[in-house]
Amino acid sequence: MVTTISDGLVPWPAEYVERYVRAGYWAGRSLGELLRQAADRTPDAFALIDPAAGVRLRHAELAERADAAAARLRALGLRAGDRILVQLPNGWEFVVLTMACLRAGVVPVMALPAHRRGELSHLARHAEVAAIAVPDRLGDFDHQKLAHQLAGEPGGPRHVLVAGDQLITGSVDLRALCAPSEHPDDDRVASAGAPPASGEVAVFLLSGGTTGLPKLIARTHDDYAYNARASAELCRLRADSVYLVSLPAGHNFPLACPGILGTLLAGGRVVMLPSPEPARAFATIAAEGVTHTAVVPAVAGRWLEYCAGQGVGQGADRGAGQGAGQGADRGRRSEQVRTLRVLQVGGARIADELARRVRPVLDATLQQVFGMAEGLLNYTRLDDPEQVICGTQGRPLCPDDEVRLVDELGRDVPDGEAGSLLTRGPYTPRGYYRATEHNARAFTPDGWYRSGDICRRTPEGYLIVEGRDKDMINRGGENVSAEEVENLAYRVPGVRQVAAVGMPDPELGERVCLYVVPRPGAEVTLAEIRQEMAAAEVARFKWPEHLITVAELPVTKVGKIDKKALRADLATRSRAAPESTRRPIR
Ligand code: OOB
Repeated sequence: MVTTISDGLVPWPAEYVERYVRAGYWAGRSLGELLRQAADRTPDAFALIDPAAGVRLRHAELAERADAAAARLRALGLRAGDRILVQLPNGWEFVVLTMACLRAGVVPVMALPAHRRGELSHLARHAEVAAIAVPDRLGDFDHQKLAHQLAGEPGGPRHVLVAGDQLITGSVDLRALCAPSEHPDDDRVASAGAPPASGEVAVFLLSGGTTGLPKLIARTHDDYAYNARASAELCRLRADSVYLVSLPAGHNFPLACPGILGTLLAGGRVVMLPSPEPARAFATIAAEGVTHTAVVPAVAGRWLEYCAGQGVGQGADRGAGQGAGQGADRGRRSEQVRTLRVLQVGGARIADELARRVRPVLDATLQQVFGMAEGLLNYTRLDDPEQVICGTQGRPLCPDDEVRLVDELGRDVPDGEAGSLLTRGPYTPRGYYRATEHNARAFTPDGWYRSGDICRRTPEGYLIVEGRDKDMINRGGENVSAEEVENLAYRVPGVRQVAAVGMPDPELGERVCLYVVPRPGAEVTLAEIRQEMAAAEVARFKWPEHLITVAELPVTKVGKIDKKALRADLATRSRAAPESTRRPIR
């Protein structure tokens, strides 16, 4: 039996719908229509640049290609409400396909390039996808082959769309699907004639998830359009703004905070780059006049080092940044980023010290972004005083975002005290997709999302992220579910008990560390654990990078593994032997 999307959704209660509509947050238009309208306002301005592919599209051309691609998706048999698993690198095809979906009412499920069969197979089944879109290869990984394997599974995708020049039999050429229209007027009329309703699902985002595999977050056209539009206004994006995408484009941050969608809605220009590697990112910022971009703290750190003439770039800049050349490099590199006005940093907490270096080194305004795929976005404002910009993670985007900080018993804590963050609002859905059991834990009965973040609130209403009470490891902005890692580690025969915790790391914030109690007489190595992760085909960022063997694990009074005690143990170990504890695996 084929189920429809709405079977698994948790709607906002009617009184909230009314409130959000009345306040104007929900505009009652699909994202596809809003994007088309924006394109009509500045048709001749450049909208999308993919330097690696040599593609430069104006707003009118991009909108036309999106409508053509929507028509071609329909010709393949895809209908409004069908889902498509999107696992594309940062390139022009990602943008055209996403816009086509938003026009046709086909719902993209935003996977990350790092995902492997474990995650993709789960997502394909859970969302019952009709199609999958992948590159032919990325690095040494054959995405096309895996996509066809998934298509061969029962209930797997019917169509495999591939971006690349090594297409095999049975693949649909995604570049041809995204090519200019043969009948622009007809395609436009076809899209305009049947826009998805604004309360329908526009995209599925992935939650980092505290339990097992990623959860799906259904973002509606109304809520996600507000998310992108209000973020764009807050960041002062305009028609002359140029936004650089170097984080994985399917992540909420570069997609809509304000990201690709916010930039296009503002009539601005999006530049796609496959990675944030400093030498290339700086060269692109210079070549395209980039004004805004979003990075995670680890990348911000690398950019700051590079700009100050310390980092040794890869590629063209290899070998630079040393000795007498350093001063010249510094001057040249800061000249490269002259146009950059706003550096958004989020995904993980940036150290205050690093935050303070952004303005002097890059001559750009730092904007801290504390957000989540589940909705709530907190931003520092561009004109906030420097101590707010550098010392807080911002305040909510919307006046109707509701935020509570509560103690263990669910009582509100006073300003200045740490509490667990609960939230509701016009762009924070009331439940995960098809996850009744999990929703009962992740949401309160009256619809507050338990983010699992421990925060303090300043008297001015800004949040400071102090830690987490969710069992998650934040590896440079990638959220890793401890439970998922533990479940896989239990497959190793010599393992009696395991616990995954975040090991503090100067570069990434945290890395995955596994405590192991071996079975009597057995020995468990990191290599075996990683072999198991490889066998399960899960994303590499989840693989433990450090293993500590212990005779037993500490437990709390109720008999649960005491992760606080383990984190304290890790801290003691790294003080005692910083090198061996911290050494990352490359
Ligand atoms: C963003 O979204 P997700 O869904 O990948 O991760 C959300 C979680 C938050 O609950 C929090 O634990 C952590 O990531 N986080 C931060 C943070 N931003 C996110 N922790 C401390 N400081 C920050 N600035 O990561 C995301 C989504 C939209 C915009 C920006 C980030």
